[in-house]
Amino acid sequence: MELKIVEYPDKKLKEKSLEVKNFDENLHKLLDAMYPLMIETNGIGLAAIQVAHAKRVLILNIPDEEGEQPKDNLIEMINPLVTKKEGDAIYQEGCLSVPGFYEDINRFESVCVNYQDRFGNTKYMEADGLLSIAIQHEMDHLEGILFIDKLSYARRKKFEKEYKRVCKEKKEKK
Ligand code: Y12
Ligand code: CO
Repeated sequence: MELKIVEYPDKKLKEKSLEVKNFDENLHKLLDAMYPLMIETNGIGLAAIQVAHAKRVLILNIPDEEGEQPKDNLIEMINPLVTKKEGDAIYQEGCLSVPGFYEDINRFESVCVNYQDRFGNTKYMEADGLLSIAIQHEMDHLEGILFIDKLSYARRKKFEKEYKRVCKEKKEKK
């Protein structure tokens, strides 16, 4: 399956993703294609809507202390649901769908999540630190929310101006 990252301002990213009901070969093929794309593009998290599939699917591969991302550490979450959230954290976030931009975003410090694995088995996870931030960022994608949607009016205006300038520069280089 060939996949391509959908980039802002593509309207596809605003879509609300649908619950996965079939844990079949199609789902497995999608997950198996998302992983190499995320690694090739230096990502640590990717939601299916970022590759134009409006399914409640996300993957995460948080780097270890050496900065490595072994496949053993890959987390696949299907139909995730936050059951508990605590504390506050600010983290400078980036997104493969908004390349080159990083912004400080307010999140919960820790979250508890119920989800399903690729076979439909029910799972539970308690997360804090970078994993917690990544889960919240990717779960926002399932609702059609980007990290830049969380910026103040003034910050968002500044972002739009800079993003347009960078896109124009990229076009001119082609
Ligand atoms: C903390 C904050 C955000 C997340 C969500 C997952 N985000 C990413 O994986 C973002 C990766 C990313 C990679 C980029 O490519 C390179 O660095 C080569 C990139 O593009 C540029 O900076 C040009 C932007 C974002 C999880 C945890
Ligand atoms: Co993102």
